Amino acid sequence: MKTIYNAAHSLHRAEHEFFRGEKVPAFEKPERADWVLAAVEREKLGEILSPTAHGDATILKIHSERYVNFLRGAHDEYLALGGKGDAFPATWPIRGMRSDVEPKNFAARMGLYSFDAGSPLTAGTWAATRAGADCALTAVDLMNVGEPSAFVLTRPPGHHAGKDFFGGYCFLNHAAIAAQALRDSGCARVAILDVDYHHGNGTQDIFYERDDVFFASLHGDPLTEYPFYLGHADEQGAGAGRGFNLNLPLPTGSSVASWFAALDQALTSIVRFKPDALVVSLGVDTFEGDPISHFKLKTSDYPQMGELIARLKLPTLFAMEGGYAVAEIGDNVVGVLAGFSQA
Ligand code: Q9C
Ligand code: ZN
Repeated sequence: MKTIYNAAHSLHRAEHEFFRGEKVPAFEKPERADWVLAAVEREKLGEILSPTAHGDATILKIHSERYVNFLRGAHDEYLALGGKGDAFPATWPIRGMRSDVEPKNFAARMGLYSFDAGSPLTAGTWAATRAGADCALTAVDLMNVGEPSAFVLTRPPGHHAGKDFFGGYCFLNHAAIAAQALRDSGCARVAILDVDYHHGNGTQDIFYERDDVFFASLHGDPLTEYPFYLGHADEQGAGAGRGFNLNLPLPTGSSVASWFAALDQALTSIVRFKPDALVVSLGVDTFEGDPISHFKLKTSDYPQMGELIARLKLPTLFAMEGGYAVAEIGDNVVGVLAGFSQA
């Protein structure tokens, strides 16, 4: 399997995040991608390529223009106002307030376009995530000329980013952009399987009313786990998209066996949808040693995940999402990819 590696990822380097009133080192840090790249090389997964530059057209089918324009200029705007270091939102348009009118005030726009205060917007955020989108689009180009699969190795991650908001360390939704590019290159139906510990609320938001992209996610139950306000089992899609969204929330501390039972259920639903291609939002924060998550997968479980996904026999694009146990992240990610490739 070829890896499309986003060398610009390291431009996104958050100084800290907040946890219980304390500034703590950011969990989503450049070392994550470095360790995955090292494992890809060590395990000889395949060629490692740089992305080619693509225009904004596909990105603008996934994210609103005003959101993209904001994100592109946000940190410069912040600095011009005298802001120091990373930018954080501090006020949000809660229920009953207006989100259709874009305020002129910068802090007001930070809140309009975000849903948490845990996702620092840094000087290099736009460059890093925009290059991640190029990686996703390059991976689809490769699949269009016959590659059966590809791995998009990028950060910051993407699956919490919705049509017009960032959060959960995510800014552009690279998996959604890949799914759209696959649709535009002739796949009538595309499935997205999200195996990150956290519900992919952004991806769900983007495709919720569409019947051409099926979204299946297994994740920590939002009653106790981030992102809290989406990811319940009764969210099945709306309008034309009704029946094309599948959430499989699992209680905190769920066993490996129950995780794989949920995976089986997701894969069965994907087979029923008869997709032409699959995008996997590959987070490995399901790992037992993950510092912010509560599932129990061991490093030795990840190859089986890849093998089971390979049984679908679909063109498959893997996009890197979460996973914060840095020392094990490479083995866990490459475990999935090697399990897939060797199946
Ligand atoms: N003190 C992804 O895995 N909250 N995002 C963490 C830790 C945010 C995770 C709080 C978790 C976001 C892509
Ligand atoms: Zn996650």
